Amino acid sequence: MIGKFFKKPGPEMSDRIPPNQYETKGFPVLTYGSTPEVSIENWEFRIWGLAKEARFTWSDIMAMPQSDFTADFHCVTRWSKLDVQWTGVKVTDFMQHIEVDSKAKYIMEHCYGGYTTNINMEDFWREENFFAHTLFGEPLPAEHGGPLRLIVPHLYAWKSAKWINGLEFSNKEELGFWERNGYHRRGEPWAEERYSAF
Ligand SMILES: Nc1nc2c(c(=O)[nH]1)N[C@H]1C(S)=C(S)[C@@H](COP(=O)(O)O)O[C@H]1N2
Ligand SMILES: [Mo]
Repeated sequence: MIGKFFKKPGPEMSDRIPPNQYETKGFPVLTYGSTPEVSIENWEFRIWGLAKEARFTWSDIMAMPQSDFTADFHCVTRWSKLDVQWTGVKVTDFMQHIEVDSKAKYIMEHCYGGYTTNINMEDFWREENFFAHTLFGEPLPAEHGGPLRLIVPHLYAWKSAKWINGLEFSNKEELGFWERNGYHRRGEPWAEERYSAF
């Protein structure tokens, strides 16, 4: 069954596919629950917790520097998609627009629809992370997280929150939706941080 859609990595790809993952050429949709309907007119992105409270509209985000990205995407259910092409705003560029308290060490990602996932500051505030609104040159489809999602290429894809609408900064590590349900608090695919040991 695996043969048709999922390939075991050949030698040239084995340095790109983390252990016990399989390459897929498609782009599966992985959502807990239904796809929320989010219009750009009413869209809002909020910052709160250990940071100066702020709200961003869609045009605020579009006025920030826009960049293209190519990134691999690894779902903990064992599929990996290589070289996904996105356009959006680098996390490092976005962070120029907010003021974070130096005591903040952890972030909860919040989404339309109620999904949450936690990430620590070093894993979030990285050169290669970005907010994406465009996938392979087209507006990001709703089922893949449009209008805007986060992409964190170096962690399993459940950290790449779809329909993201807020960041809550904290000095305590809280757990997000999947993390409360047994997924690893960090989720690094090369170390196979799939499930929590406690
Ligand atoms: N808001 C939200 N974001 C989410 C999810 C979700 O259910 N809701 N699923 C996560 C999981 S488990 C994965 S693998 C990726 C899947 O992204 P895709 O549906 O674009 O492939 O989104 C992540 N982000
Ligand atoms: Mo996933």
